[in-house]
Amino acid sequence: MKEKISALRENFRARLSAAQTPEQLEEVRVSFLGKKGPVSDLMAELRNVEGEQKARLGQLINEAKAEFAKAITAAGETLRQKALEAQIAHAKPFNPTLPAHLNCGSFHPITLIQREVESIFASMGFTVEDYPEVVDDYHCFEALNIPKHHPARDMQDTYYLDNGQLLKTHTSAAQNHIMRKYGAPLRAIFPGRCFRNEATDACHENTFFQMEGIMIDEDISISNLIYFMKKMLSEVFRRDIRVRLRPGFFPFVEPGFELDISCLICGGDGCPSCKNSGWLELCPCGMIHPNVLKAGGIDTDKYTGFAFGLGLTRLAMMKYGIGDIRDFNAGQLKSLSQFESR
Ligand code: FA5
Repeated sequence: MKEKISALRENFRARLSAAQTPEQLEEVRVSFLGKKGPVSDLMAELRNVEGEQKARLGQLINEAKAEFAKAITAAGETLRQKALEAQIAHAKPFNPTLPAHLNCGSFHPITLIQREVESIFASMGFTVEDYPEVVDDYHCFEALNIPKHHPARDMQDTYYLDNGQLLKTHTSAAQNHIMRKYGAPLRAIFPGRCFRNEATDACHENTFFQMEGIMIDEDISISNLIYFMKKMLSEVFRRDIRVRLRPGFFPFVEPGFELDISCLICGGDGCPSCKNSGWLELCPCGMIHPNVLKAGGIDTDKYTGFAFGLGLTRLAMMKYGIGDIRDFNAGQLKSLSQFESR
């Protein structure tokens, strides 16, 4: 039996050195250490041996078994190392000077239009302000000359929170805060997301963006308001577009106007985007009501001002030819990827 063990070791070493791939190595492992392999056979034979010789031969078999296992592990490690070296040798050399081809995302069209309008107004001396989305009743309504139970509250179906606060229904909610923060004279714009409990259609969403603007100074008049509105629209569209100004009622302006844009989706013929009227309400505006100026701590004997509430999401519809406002929140990566990525 001792000779058999020696012969087995010789045989194992020869087979191991011939194994050049992980598959061949696995074959060697199974054929020598597997349940039906020679080591198991020797163990079975050992049952017929008696006494001290049994212990000696058992030890030899165990030594052979341990040698086989250790040698197979070491050979596996050597094969893995060789494979890695071959991979490195055949890999393309790394060139840090090559331009990176990163698969970038793109900016949302609302972000793009917001940045564009911000830079137009910033170039005309307006400061850009931020304001929270959760506001209180005073800022959203009362400071804007809309007392409790005023019918104008029904113009905007409001989401109230359990703590009495509400989701901003319009960016006008920041007017009072900004007047108090800066005083007069003042030029500021404040973009923001607005929320209204409205039925949605091609030009109405329950979550949409507005950009508010106010300018307060001595001798501010409607002609200043019209100048800034025209300037903003000509910069955004860079071509002639038809607009119309008509009277509009908002308790926080007097006089108040509705500024409509001829629908650029249908060219003014009428379509779902403009509710078949050919016109889209875009930017109501007006001269700030004295009560609102007073609530903001502004001296109404000295100062007047205008305010506007631009429908930023609708402006993006017109600028990018997006016929349905609901597409902005649809998360369609394919259509969003058409927009600029940097
Ligand atoms: C207001 O929100 C006033 N705060 C605007 C204002 C500011 C008037 C300052 C005077 C002075 P209105 O509810 O009309 O007004 O909304 C203003 C604009 O926001 C609309 O013309 C429209 O462009 C946009 N808008 C309003 N509701 C929605 C909606 N549900 N979905 C998409 N855009 C909307």
